Amino acid sequence: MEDCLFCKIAAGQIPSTIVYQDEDVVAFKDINPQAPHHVLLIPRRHIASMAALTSEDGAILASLFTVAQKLAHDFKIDETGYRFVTNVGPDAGQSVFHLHFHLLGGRALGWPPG
Ligand code: IU
Repeated sequence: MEDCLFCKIAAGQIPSTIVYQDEDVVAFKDINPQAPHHVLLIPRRHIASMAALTSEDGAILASLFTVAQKLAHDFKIDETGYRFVTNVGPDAGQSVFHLHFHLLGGRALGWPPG
């Protein structure tokens, strides 16, 4: 999508610290980290949010979760715990309208979230 920041990051048109990429998924460090490990995982294909997913999107969701599991292992946060979340819409604070999951770990995370 032309004016989507995360599409541009996925295409390498805007710099980011990429920690993983394949033909379907890109993972990069959040510019405003909320935990010692804070990475965003996105599909290369533009999907506005979880609310726009359809039953056709099962494979990309499986890939996103599998990559998150691998990164959690690489960061060694699978030993202590981590969070994998997506914000949907204004009440959840979604600020970028390209589906992204936050992988957060490296500290104790409070619940309920703010
Ligand atoms: P949210 O769930 O839509 O609120 O998360 C958007 C995230 O994207 C947020 O944590 C920002 O810090 C992050 N981000 C980024 O990593 N790089 C950017 O250029 C921009 C936002 I704009």
